Amino acid sequence: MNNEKLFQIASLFAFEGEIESIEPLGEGFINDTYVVTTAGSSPNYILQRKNHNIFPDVPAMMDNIAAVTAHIKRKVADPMRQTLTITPTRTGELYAQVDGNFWAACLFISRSKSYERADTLALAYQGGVGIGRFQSQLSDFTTPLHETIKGFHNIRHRFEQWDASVAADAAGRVAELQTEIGWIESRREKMLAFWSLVEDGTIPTRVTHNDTKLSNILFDADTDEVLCAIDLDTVMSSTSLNDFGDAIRSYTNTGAEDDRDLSRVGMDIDIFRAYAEGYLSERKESLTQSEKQWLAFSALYITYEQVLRFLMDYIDGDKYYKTTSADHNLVRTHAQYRLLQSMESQYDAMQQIVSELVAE
Ligand code: ADP
Ligand code: GN1
Ligand code: MG
Repeated sequence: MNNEKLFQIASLFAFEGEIESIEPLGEGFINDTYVVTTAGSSPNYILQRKNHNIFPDVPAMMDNIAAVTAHIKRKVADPMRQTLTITPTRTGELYAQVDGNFWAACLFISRSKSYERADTLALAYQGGVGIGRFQSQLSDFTTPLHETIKGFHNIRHRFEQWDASVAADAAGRVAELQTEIGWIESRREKMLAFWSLVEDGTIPTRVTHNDTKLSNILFDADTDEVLCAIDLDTVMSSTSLNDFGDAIRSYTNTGAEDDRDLSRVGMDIDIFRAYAEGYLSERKESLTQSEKQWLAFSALYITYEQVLRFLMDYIDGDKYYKTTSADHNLVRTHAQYRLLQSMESQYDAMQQIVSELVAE
């Protein structure tokens, strides 16, 4: 995107001050994110092109974000730093439509930072606090939210997509992927059995974040304490377990999500403990017995789902995730599968840790 165009788009938003620069930010796979720097003491902003191929109803998504952030603002001591603040367009809309693309903006939270890797136990603990607090802040949010991506963490729905992808074999890759497809099929029934507990109400549905990787939490740059959860595009009804599981998938990996060196990939059980401790310090009193019982399993569930999603995108010919090499989604599939195996081999220890923490 050229700079002149970006300045034109930015001029549609109710930004204070004169814009000095617009620079790309972050490593997200879905949206295009820019930081808008303004002159003098005016605030800086985040400007984001929302991916409407992935989020088919961007206006509905922005309605969700506006409702959820307004709710959180009423509860926190510092409403400008402890949740996102949407900056509307000059005509008062939550988004601008330019050349068929949707753009939205929010305040850049000053003196904040995010991390791509959880290198310390303290950071993992704080991340757990962040998501736990986010869920608590929304526990009395009763307005129905739009389902911005259908069946996002619903494995029954994912299997419908999966079966269709494998049958269509759009990129002609299925024949060479029999081993990887076997990884998915061998666990299909187990994952569906878990999801049926959500469907029959044994595991409750709540307002959740649904994309809880570490880079979607902002920390205070001075104290390293958690400020808020960001990247709220996927806020909708789901299970608290999905948020926990996705965070464990992201935080505990000793390698990269797309590591080609599988010997680096595995689950760090100490990071697991630290995140679980932070999360449960906020949520222990509110979770049901069934949620506590399935908390550790949720990490396997979401990591499995991620193996399926990366592999399915590879089978489809790389239509969903941004990729930087022809085999990127396959590399991600292998690395996430290694992480899943590591979790499976440490499952008893994970269960033990959760039992200890909920008993304290
Ligand atoms: P993506 O969908 O591309 O992951 P995010 O909304 O997560 O986009 O933003 C990418 C990065 O930009 C974040 O990890 C964080 O470092 C930074 N960021 C996003 N929003 C803000 C904000 N309001 N204030 C400060 N930094 C932000
Ligand atoms: C995407 O947008 P980002 O990069 O935070 C994806 C998540 C995946 C993640 C894998 C809307 O998250 O579900 O777990 O990549 N978001 C969407 O890194 O699909
Ligand atoms: Mg993000």
